[in-house]
Amino acid sequence: MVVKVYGPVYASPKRVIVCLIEKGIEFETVPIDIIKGEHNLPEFLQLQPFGAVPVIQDGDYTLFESRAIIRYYAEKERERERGRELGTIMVVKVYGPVCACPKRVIVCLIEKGIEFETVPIDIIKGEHKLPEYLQLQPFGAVPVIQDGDYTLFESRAIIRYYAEKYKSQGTELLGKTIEERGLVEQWLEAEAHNFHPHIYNLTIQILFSSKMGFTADEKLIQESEDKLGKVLDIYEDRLSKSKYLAGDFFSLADLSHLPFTQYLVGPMGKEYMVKNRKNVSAWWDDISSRPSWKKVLQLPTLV
Ligand SMILES: N[C@@H](CCC(=O)N[C@@H](CS)C(=O)NCC(=O)O)C(=O)O
Repeated sequence: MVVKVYGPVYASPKRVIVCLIEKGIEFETVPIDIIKGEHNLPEFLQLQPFGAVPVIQDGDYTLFESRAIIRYYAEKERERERGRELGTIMVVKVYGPVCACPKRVIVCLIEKGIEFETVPIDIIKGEHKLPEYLQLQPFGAVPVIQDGDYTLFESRAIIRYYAEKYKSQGTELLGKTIEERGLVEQWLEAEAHNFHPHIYNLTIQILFSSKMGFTADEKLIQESEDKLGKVLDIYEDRLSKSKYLAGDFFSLADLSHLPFTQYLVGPMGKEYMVKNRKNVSAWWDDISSRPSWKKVLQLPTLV
């Protein structure tokens, strides 16, 4: 969760900001123009009834008074440290972070505000086939997560697990009703079974064939592009009716498309497949500009 700090240009909010920086807590700022009287507008008074900055919003928690806020964060961080020492707060370990499938997990953890650390696995050197790793993921693929003594593989199983486990924390990614959940599941399945096989072929043939020591199969590339195009035509129609795949809310169904579509529009040089479809293009611009995905883009990547 990114903490919102209102009124960053003034001195008292800066007391809060310096504290957040000291504690390594992520924040974003929301401008409030005191000269124009924005601090006395009804919306702002709902957050801070005395009409003064700062206020912070941390998920659905709101707090005002700069000294109260700095005490809160100093104490909260101390508790987290204590929890870590006692083993009551676990940091999720994500194996293989440079690859696309683990990035599906990482972007979900960021959306949910779940702490994680990464464990490098060099798939080019074949570390995912070593006996120690196969004990965690017997099929020899990344990602795997370890959360205390709980181990889970399959990226889409992992994102479902965390979206359910932390349902009320961070972004709601499964929909609010059973019907919405049904649609999230439908489009997650479409991603896995209709979209992924073709984009995966393109990824392997275009981006990894030389690294893996074989010649790219041009016929397979053309066929996969044609088939992916047909899937994107279906998405184009769907996205003419709703802003996101499962409805008018961002969900796991959209999130699951991020890592491989990033390959498509970036290193694969096939951005036109997205740009030529108005609704798909608007959807991609929207989901790929989420702060969570921007953070993932700063992580090292295989290509
Ligand atoms: N269905 C699995 C697929 C995992 C997968 O294909 N991972 C790729 C990296 S994105 C991998 O480990 N490739 C190496 C290999 O399969 O040998 C998941 O979603 O977790």
